Amino acid sequence: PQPVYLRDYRPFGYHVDEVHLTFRLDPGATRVIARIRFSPNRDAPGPFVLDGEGLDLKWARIDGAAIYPEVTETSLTCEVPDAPFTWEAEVEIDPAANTALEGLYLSNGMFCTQCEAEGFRRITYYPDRPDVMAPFSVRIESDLPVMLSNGNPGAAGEGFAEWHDPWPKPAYLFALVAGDLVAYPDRFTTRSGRDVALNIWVRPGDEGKCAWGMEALKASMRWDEEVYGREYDLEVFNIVAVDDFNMGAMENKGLNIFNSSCVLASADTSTDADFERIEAIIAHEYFHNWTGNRITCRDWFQLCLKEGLTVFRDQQFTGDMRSHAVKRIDDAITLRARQFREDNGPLAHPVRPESFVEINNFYTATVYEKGAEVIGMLKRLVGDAAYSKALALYFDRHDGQACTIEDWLKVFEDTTGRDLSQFKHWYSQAGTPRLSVTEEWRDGVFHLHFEQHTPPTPGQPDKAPQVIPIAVGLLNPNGDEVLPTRVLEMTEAKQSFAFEGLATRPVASVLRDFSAPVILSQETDNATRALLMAHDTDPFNKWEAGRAFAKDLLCRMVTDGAPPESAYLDAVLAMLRDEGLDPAFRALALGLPSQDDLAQTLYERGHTPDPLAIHDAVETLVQAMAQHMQDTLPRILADMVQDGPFRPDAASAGKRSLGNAALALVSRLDGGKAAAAQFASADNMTQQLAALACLLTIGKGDAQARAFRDQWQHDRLVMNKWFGLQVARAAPDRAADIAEKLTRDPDFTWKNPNRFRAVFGSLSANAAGFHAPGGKGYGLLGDWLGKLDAVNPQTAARVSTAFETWRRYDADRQAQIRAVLETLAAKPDLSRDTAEMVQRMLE
Ligand code: BAL
Ligand code: ZN
Repeated sequence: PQPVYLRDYRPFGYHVDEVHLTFRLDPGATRVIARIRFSPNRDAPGPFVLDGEGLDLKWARIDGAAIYPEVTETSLTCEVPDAPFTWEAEVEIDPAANTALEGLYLSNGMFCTQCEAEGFRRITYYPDRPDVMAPFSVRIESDLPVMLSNGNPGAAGEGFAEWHDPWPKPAYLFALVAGDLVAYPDRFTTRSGRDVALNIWVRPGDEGKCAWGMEALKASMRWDEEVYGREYDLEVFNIVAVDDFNMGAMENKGLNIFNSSCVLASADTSTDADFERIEAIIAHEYFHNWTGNRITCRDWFQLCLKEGLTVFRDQQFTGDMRSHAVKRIDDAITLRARQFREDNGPLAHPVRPESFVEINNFYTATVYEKGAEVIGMLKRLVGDAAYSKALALYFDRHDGQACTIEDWLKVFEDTTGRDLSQFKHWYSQAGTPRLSVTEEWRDGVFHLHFEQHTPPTPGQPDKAPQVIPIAVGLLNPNGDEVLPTRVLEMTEAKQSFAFEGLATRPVASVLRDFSAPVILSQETDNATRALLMAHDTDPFNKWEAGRAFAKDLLCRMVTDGAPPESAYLDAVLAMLRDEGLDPAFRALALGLPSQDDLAQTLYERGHTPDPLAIHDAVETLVQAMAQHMQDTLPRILADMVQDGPFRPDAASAGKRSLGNAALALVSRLDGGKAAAAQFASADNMTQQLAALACLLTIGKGDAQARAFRDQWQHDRLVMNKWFGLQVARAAPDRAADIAEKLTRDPDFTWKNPNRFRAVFGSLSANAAGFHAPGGKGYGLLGDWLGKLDAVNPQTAARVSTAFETWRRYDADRQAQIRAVLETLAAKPDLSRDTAEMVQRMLE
């Protein structure tokens, strides 16, 4: 298939004035009858070509007269009047055979849809592009008890239900759900006094897992009114939980559809991380109502317009609900793990890509998370007040439109008078900028000399300097802050900043709050790092000083056989003991850089990373931490115990997080005694799963893993954890064998994306296990990707990113991975999705 290019964008030659759809639901033979009012687009005349895939056209009419269009595998064309006209067509589709989970499909007997990005064309012939917006009316006919679509409910009766969505929307926001569902209801009164009915629809038996999601929804609705002035705009807001879903969730207008793992929560089945993630995803999908739905994207190249902004908004929300410092650190960890990894490999692409073969392959960390970072930088550069003004203008100017990044930047230019043409490189240049800083103390003036450089990425050998907001603070040598945070605006390849009026040479805290998504290198020493760990007023950099220290130390342990340094161990221990610090922060301070991150760092320092050597170094350091902290750990464990029923709030979760970080270290010393006790007594999933993880990590826990399975066999979401954890925590030489054994388990329902990801996402995340000598992990994953691709290309393509780092490794590993990728590429029926990914990785 040929790539689609941003530069080729043309508007559609027709407007859609209204859409009426009738669905006669039948698992194997659903009929979809469309009646659509079109009118010529006089500003941009063009051919009448509708998208359609896998549709069996029964008849079509224009203004009531039968027509016989020309139909291909992907489109339909016919002659149409040069005036407004009514298009009617009936197609038959087969939801039961739809294993790709795009368009209309069945999940456990429930009809549901996923139309973003291009799924609507599998439902009926339509201009399936985001810049065609129209009001939809939908009639669903079936004998199922619950039938839902977008917008407000209309007439309903025996065997039918009607819905009308007054807000013009692109087809990717269309949704339909029908099945045997029960509602967890609530209500919300908007700030202007409108009453909204809220429902979370679930399979019977899951009603007890909806309360948390509902609270998150109401909090999101209130927050968007208070912080962004955005009010909800329909009479109802429905959320549906679906077991088989490619994504996390989908923001269909008024009818959000969620992967059940991203909405169902209860203390005994969900971890604290699940609770936080569910709260954030509910918020994210709700926030899309304005950033995505009311204002949508002109074309799919602009995906970051809605996704970057909505991620940024959900990050702000989580910060407000919980802790800004902890959230910023969590976001940086995720960005480095997923987006920097992507930026450093063959799949690197700009936040706004310029071409694609399959748009589903561009729902990436770069579009989402780097897209959010770019907005964070913009806000930092213009200031909070100007950001609010620009957003108000954006909503005012573009409501009801399908927009571009140019429209987005223009509201900032118009609000602030700034020229953002250089800033726009953040949208067009792929790759993570490397920022280096050196310090100079001369004649009582302190200088910071910066240099920036962005390495080449596929198709982009040379990069222009970017605008980098660098938040800096200065401390004096005894740790007092002498210059509070100031944002330096770097625009050149090399640029220096001077600080006057200082009595002594200061210690610089650079890139506070992770003020730009760059890789910072800074010459420093252990004493300075320890000072920042102890005294930096910026929580991100206080944590980052320890993280950078650990990274350098681990690299030296790998390359030079250096021992764990007591300066590091002392500094981390001091943080652990500091009761003035938030427990969640102290738990993060005990964390180490990921083994994948260490591999990339070593690679950039000129070494061929050996995943086993990295694994051994991490094990050695963790063991040394456990021994160094052995007097303190029991007290931490005791202090973090909480009485009373489980509460999922941030403070309670933070205590569990620190307690479990301590438990992981204690397990290194007591052979798993404390972890086994916690497993036996746990009354919530956070404690139970953490204990099991500790045991599996030290090569124990077989009995507990069996008990866990017996206890949770009936719960599909908990069983995903059971599958995943055994692979994630396996020793390097056992990971692929364990994964393989699990694929033979009768409960390995591999067509369910969550279950497939549980095993294979965990295998690739276990860096030393995946890359263990012999290449068994590679072959196993390659075989399963080939198998999954035939039924679900989107998920197969996504999981194939496990291989994106392959060029960093030694010749043997490269040859093994190349062989796997080439075998996949040679498969005759390989999907467009996976073919594009494999080809980009091989190029
Ligand atoms: N729009 C796809 C799912 C999400 O980003 O919310
Ligand atoms: Zn989104």
